[in-house]
Amino acid sequence: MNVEELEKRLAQLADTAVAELGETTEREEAIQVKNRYLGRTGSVQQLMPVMREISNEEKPRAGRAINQRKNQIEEAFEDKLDELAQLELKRRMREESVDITLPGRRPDVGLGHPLRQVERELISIFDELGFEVAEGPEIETDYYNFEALNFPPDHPARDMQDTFVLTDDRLLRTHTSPVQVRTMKAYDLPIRIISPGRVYRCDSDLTHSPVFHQVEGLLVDVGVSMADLKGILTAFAQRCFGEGTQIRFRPSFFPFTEPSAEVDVECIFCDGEGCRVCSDTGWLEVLGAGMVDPNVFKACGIDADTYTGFAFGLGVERIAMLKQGISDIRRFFENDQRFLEQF
Ligand code: 2NM
Repeated sequence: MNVEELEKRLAQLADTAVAELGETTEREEAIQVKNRYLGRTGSVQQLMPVMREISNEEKPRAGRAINQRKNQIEEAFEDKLDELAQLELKRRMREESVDITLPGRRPDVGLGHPLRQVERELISIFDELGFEVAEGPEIETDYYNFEALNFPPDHPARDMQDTFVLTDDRLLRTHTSPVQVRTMKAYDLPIRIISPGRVYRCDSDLTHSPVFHQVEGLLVDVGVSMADLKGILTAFAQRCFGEGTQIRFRPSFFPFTEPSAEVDVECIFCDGEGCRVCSDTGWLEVLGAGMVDPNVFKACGIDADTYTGFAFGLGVERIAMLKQGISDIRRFFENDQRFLEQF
């Protein structure tokens, strides 16, 4: 082979190499093509033995031709890599771009259970009226739950039918009144507390749950009267059910208070006109209340000749059902998110 023939052969090789590189669409593919031509066993290298056939005068020219064609293929290869890199960058720009004008995704924010929301509101109202929160155990003794509260031994509420009895001397509290007994025994007077908490009664239907929540209040001082009770409960009702809400007392009986009253608020559905919810009476029963019985004071070591006090109790579920228009108490305990998310 002479130098002209070598040049021609190299030109052909370079042209097909450049053409093949032009066809490639991936980096790995381009590298393979380059190696096929420029690699240690590639087409260009395979031409090297031809150098021996070329005269010494022509060797420099042959050498230049080889270098020039090698460079041509190398350049085409580099250009191809650049081109592929550009394409890859464009693809990533297209696929990974972020539209910073899109609105952000708001995370779901948890909120209190509807019962907790109402409980919090009740605590806040009584906080405004000067009452502090007192808490106590849910597992109680017969003494704190009944005896100290002036329930006689044969009172129907002490029946195992209504109370969850755990052992000989342990039961689940049926009201939060034992907290008030504990507070009266442990703290100096005057006392002005509410006791919110979970209570238990063996009872279950549309409006009764075996586990429910109470807020009870207690105020003990010198010269406390039924008028003070009415004042506090009126202030409470107006904050809880709306300004101008009227309340009324109906005589009743509780072992721990004397006198005792059921307290009604003007029906919030018909403003006292009479409707299905208030059974056409215009009133809703929401509280029990009364003046603390001297026997309770005696059990708590308080001098009933010097001190008087009032107490009241309400059911959180009942208030929540009225305020939120819920007719089945079980909704509160099913934990159905579709229900809970409405509050
Ligand atoms: C009620 C109704 C009336 C009450 C009484 C006491 C205590 F401890 F002072 F004797 N605590 N709670 C009471 C009074 C509770 O709930 C319907």
